[in-house]
Amino acid sequence: MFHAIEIAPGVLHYPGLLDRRAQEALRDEIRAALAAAPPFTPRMPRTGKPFSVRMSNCGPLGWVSDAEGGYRYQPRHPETGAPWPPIPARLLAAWAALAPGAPPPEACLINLYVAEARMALHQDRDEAELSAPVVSLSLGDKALFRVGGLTRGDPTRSFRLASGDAMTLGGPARLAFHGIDRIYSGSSTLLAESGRINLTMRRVTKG
Ligand code: MD3
Ligand code: FE
Repeated sequence: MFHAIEIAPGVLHYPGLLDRRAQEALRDEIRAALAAAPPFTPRMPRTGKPFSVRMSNCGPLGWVSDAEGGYRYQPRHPETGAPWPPIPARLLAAWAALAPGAPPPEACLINLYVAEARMALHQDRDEAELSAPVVSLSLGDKALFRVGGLTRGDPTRSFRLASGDAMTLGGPARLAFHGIDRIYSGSSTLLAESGRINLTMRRVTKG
């Protein structure tokens, strides 16, 4: 079916899962979702320090963060108050193919990286359902991704994620520390304004 590389137990990399035409179609669907749910700048709990990555969501739940409320999922956009737009069918198809048997995703986080954006090493632990994997798709410029173990100080491995690549993070890797160390600006022609889009689907509530 698809060619997967097991980077570490539970970390599967699917290089080139989406061909160029599928990437273009997905890009256009995400552009439409962003017109309905404009990107916002998340802020760190308590300190209010802004993320360098801008975000939006699609699906019944979206991930948000601000100084007062901290990390959480909610059904509405934090600035417009509108419900998030639906998850595009081609993303649901990727979930069905890569996470067979898992309950349907409830959140698709849209991460928008400019050339200087980074995502510090962190765990994804705001979901009640941790038995479902996380499914991630990348569009646009290549990124240097890093994944470690269950403790912040564990050794890490780094590899590049390119436009059209998918990853699944499940089982022993579901709570692994991970982050994005750099964006290779100008390495893709998919996005008119360059930069990178990462789409991350998650099951949030117990399925
Ligand atoms: C490994 N996003 O949104 S996606 C995030 O490229 C996030 O924007 C990165 O980390 C990005 O939380 C990485 C790949 C990913 C997603 C979830 C994981 C890797 C993961 C959960 C556990 C381990
Ligand atoms: Fe993460």
